[in-house]
Amino acid sequence: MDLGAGRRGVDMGPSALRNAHLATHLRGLGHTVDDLGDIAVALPETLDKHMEAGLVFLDPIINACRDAAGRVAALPDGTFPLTLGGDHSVSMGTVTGNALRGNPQGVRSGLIWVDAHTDYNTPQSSPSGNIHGMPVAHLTGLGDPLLTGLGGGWHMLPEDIVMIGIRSVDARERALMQEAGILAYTMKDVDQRGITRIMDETLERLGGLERLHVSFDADALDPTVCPGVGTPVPGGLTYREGHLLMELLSESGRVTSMDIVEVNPILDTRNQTAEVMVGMAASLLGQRIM
Ligand code: 4U7
Ligand code: MN
Ligand code: MN
Ligand code: MN
Repeated sequence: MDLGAGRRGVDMGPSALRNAHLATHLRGLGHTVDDLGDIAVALPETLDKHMEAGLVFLDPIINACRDAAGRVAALPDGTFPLTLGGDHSVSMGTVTGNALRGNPQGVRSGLIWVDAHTDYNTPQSSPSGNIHGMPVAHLTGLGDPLLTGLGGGWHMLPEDIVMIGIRSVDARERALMQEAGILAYTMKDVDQRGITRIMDETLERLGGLERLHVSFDADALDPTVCPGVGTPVPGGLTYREGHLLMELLSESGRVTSMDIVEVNPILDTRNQTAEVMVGMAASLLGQRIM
C-alpha cells in the first residue's frame, strides 16, 4: 500500500522487488521461497482523503496491518517471513505478527530499525498526518488506540529497539524518542564509530532476545544508492555500509524476520532501488562468499 506515505507509488514496491529477481536470488542461496502474493488494499483514488484524529487513511491502513499481522503470525515454524512494502506503516502489522507467531500473547522481541527517520511520531506530534512516520511509536503503545491495539495487549519495549542510519527527526518526535529512551545510531555515529562497532553494541544490547526483526526502509541508504524513495535525505548509508550491516546480522544468525519497505518505482531510475534492496535481503539471508 502507499496510503501511509505522502506521495503515491510505494504500493508498486513489491512488484519492483519481484521484478529485480528477489526469489531467484534467494533460491540461489539455497533457500526455498514461497511467494504468498499481495494483501488487498484499497487504492487512494477510490477513497476520500480525510484526516481522522490526525491520521490520514486510518481505516484502510488498520485493515492492511491486521491482515499482514495475521498472515505472518500464521506462518509455520522454521520459516523466515520476508515482508515487502509498501509504505512503512505496514511494519506495525509485520512486527506485531512476528511477535505473535506461535504465541497469542506475543513474545518479547528485538527490533532493528534501519531508516533515515525514527518514525516515532504520534498523531499529535506528526507534522504531516502520514502514518508511515508513526509505526514505531504505535508499536510501543503510543498514539491512536486502534493502531496500538493491533497486537491485543502486546507491545514492543523501547529498550528492545535499536535504530540505525538516522538523520531526520522532527522536533516533537525527538522529545518522544528521548522520553521513551530508544537507542538511535545517527549518521554521525556511523561516520565516527563505523558499522562494525555499532553492530557489536546492537547485538549485545538485544542479547537475550530470541526473535530479532529487521525493518529496512530504503531511504536509510544514500539517495545516490537508492533514488527511488519518497522522502530522500542526503548523507545516508553507503552501499557497502548497508551490506556490511546485513552481513554482520547474517553472521550473527539471530535475525528471524525482515521487512523491505518504501521502494518507490515511480521515483526510481531503472529499478536501481529495488535491485539494491534485493541485494540487502540476499546479504542478510546469505552465506559467506569465501
Ligand atoms: B518513513 C516525517 F515530517 N517525519 O512524519 C513525517 F519528515 O517511513 C517523515 O521513514 C516520515 O519514510 C518518513 O511525515 C516516514 C516528516
Ligand atoms: Mn538479478
Ligand atoms: Mn521509515
Ligand atoms: Mn524513512
